Amino acid sequence: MNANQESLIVAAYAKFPVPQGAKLSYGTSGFRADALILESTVFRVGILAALRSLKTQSVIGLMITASHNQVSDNGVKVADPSGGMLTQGWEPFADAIANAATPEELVKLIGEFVKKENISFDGPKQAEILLGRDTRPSGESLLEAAKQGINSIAGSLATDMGLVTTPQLHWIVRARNKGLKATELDYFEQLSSSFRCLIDLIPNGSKSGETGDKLIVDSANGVGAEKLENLKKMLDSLVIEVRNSGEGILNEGVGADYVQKEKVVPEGFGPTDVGIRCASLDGDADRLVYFYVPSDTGNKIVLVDGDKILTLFAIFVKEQLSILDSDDSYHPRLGVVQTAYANGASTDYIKQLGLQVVFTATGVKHLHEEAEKYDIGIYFEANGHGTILFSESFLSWLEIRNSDLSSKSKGSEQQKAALRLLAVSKLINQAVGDALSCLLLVEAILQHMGWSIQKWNELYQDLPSRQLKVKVADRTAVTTANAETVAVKPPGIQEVINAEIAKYPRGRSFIRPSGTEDVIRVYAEASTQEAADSLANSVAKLVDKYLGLGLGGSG
Ligand code: 16G
Ligand code: MG
Repeated sequence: MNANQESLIVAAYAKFPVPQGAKLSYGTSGFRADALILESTVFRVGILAALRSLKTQSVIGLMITASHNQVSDNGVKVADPSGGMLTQGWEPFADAIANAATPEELVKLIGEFVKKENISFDGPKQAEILLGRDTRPSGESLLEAAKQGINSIAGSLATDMGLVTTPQLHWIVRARNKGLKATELDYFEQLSSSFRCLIDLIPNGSKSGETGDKLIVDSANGVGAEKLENLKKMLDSLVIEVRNSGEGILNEGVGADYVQKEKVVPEGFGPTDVGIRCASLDGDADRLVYFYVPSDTGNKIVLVDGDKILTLFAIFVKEQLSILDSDDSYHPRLGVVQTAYANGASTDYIKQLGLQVVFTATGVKHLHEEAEKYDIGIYFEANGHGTILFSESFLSWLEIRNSDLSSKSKGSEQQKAALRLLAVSKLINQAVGDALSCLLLVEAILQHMGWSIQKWNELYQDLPSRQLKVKVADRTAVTTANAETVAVKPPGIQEVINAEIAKYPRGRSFIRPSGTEDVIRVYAEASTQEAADSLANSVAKLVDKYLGLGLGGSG
């Protein structure tokens, strides 16, 4: 790093000192905090994004959002050249520069990192970063901080993509780096045309009328509302009514996170919606859950969560693969990835379909990495974040198979299955979980099957479950193994949890430190709601007892 570059960073630093007492870390989904203390962090993430772009000689994304958090929070995360999450190897550097308390320290950290990573400032390409933000009022000033961070790396180009959903930005970054069409309009066109293709391929005589006429979407008062309105204009075989499109407060009593955790109707929904197919997006539209109101008394809903969306996708993909009846030369590997939060009944059901299920730790980056190992990898968190990944080799095989079939048996069931899978690979976001593209795929599959939301929900019945959180002095006192299903520390706690679990038929429980809050999370599942509640309570007490005694702090 030359002196000129150093002085650019030092000059920009002056406007962005770290607020007193703030200690930030790049968690499962980037930095997240009260927006008032975030400018200095976003400025530094701008620098990081520019360095990442120089290192990879590719376009990088920087998204300003705090997803489903309250409106006064904000956050920032980086999209890698593939459109996926920032490589985990760079997270410690993100933490270090975010907390650098003087310009000298910042310059020193950057200088060392640039050396270690062998980043050249005079490579053939200058840094290029695409910036996106959700609808939070703090977004604009944070965008400015990001731009100043990017501009403090000489020659960098920052392009403001305006208000976008998180998955849109990831999609655009991926498309840019692959040399594909990459505007927001291209995104809408690709989604709507592949949706239309799936609808056109619905077999004659399918009872698609039974799906129900209309879908009502709760947009969390977030950025998804406007985007869904735009998408709607390009679809003619779908009636969508968008609610919570900004008239209320972002994520307050609305949105996928609220609906999934509380299992009650969001604002704006009620007795007049009984039986109708409804869906909720989160604040930045990367999560999707479905629900319906079962009766006009009370505010309870029947939740159709990420696990059920995954199951629907798995059934459809498996069906197409078996119609296609792969020849001897190629056996596509289809796999499903879940976390320990997946309802046990969903895992049983998917295994019973004959599919392989693997578990990873919580957080999209872990699931995504595992799903990439398959020809078709379907991953979902129960909270509604997920997608389907197709390997390049499988897609090439599918293209060849399709043209082969089209010359030998055009319009055959086999060719239609090939076309459906190709359409799914274009509809579903290959970079990251995307509520809008998942929503269109759910709608296409329901019409294909001729299923109502009630019928879809009946595929299996969720085991009763309960989630609790326990406030502790130090959440790092708990460490886990085996995809968070076993607590390794504090020593002895897993044995006593096991003894509790053994008391309940179909009992299952685990604890893990949250990646986004200072708490230990407890999950319990059992054959009745009372049993699940009681198991969760007993395990929460154990956490309190162990960590309260300080057994975990030093060990
Ligand atoms: C973040 C993660 C989500 C995870 C959640 C767990 C991403 C993009 N998002 O929202 O996948 O389920 O954190 O939160 O990775 P927790 O660690 O507080 O339980
Ligand atoms: Mg989100």
